Amino acid sequence: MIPAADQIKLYRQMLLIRRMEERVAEMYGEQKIGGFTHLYIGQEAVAVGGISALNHDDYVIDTYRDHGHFLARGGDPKAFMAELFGKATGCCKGKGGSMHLADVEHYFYGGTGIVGGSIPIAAGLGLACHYRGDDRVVMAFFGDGATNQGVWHEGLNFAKLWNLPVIFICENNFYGIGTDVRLSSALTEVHKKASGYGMPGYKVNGMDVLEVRKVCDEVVRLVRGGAGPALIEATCYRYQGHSMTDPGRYRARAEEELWRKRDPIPRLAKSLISDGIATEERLREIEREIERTVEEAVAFADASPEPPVSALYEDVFADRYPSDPHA
Ligand SMILES: Cc1ncc(C[n+]2csc(CCOP(=O)(O)OP(=O)(O)O)c2C)c(N)n1
Ligand SMILES: [Mg+2]
Repeated sequence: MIPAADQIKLYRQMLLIRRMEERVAEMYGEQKIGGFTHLYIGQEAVAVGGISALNHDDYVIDTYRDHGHFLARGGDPKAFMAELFGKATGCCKGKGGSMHLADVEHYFYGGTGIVGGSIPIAAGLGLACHYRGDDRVVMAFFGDGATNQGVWHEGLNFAKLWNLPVIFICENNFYGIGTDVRLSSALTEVHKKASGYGMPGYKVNGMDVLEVRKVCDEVVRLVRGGAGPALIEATCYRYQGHSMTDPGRYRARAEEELWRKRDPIPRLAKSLISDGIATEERLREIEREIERTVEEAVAFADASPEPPVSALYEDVFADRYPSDPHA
């Protein structure tokens, strides 16, 4: 049984991500946010359940659909919104944008625009843990589309060969942009791909945060204990188009409606109430707190300055970065 206080935290985090992204969509419409922006709405239970199973100094790495993971890792909502606005106060000084959120203080090694590009980096972070002999683990999130990329296979092979502490989490939302997974992947049950690399493969309901958390608790324990890497497939659904410019006409309305009934947030709200963990009033209070956080983040981003032109020349080369706090 997941402790009551943890369950409330899971609820709060999923709702924060949902409400924050709803505002992101509005701000995109008002052209306060530009460039590629991919919403995570519908998939919140995967990031929140998975990341909540980690210690504060475990590594997390991600794709371009990275808003939820950044916030679930404890990233500052103000720095999040400011980054999307391209402001100097953003988590990457306004130079990363939606697809490249990073927060090294929280061991969040960021999003990347290259499908599958984070997989070898995840193996590399695992190799660093191995060399240092510490007991940290790495959690890498990616989509179903990434599992057909060459680097994905190379990364998993390398991770198992060296028995590295990496948990690979596939968010199988059944689409890569407009392509159904059945048209792109020879094997659609992604967790079975683990057997090609001699590692265990798990399948979880990615619309149920408590199930994701429960499985991740167990997998993290095994991987931290030296069992080597593992692959988790979390089946889920994105409620919006692939990115802000995608109307998503390739999906059947009946399919969308079916998955909307599985929304992870009302699902948890219902069990919190029926299990006597929270009252409806308490949940409304959380909702109001989150609305305030979202409004403060938008106001902060709006009032923040643009990066100066001179900042173009900063942070270009690695030796301009402060020394690695985790080395
Ligand atoms: C190497 C590479 N090839 C193609 C693209 C274009 N692209 C961007 S997102 C995407 C689909 C990826 O789908 P999936 O991995 O299932 O993630 P999802 O968007 O569903 O979260 C593609 C093909 C890219 N960014 N990088
Ligand atoms: Mg996908």
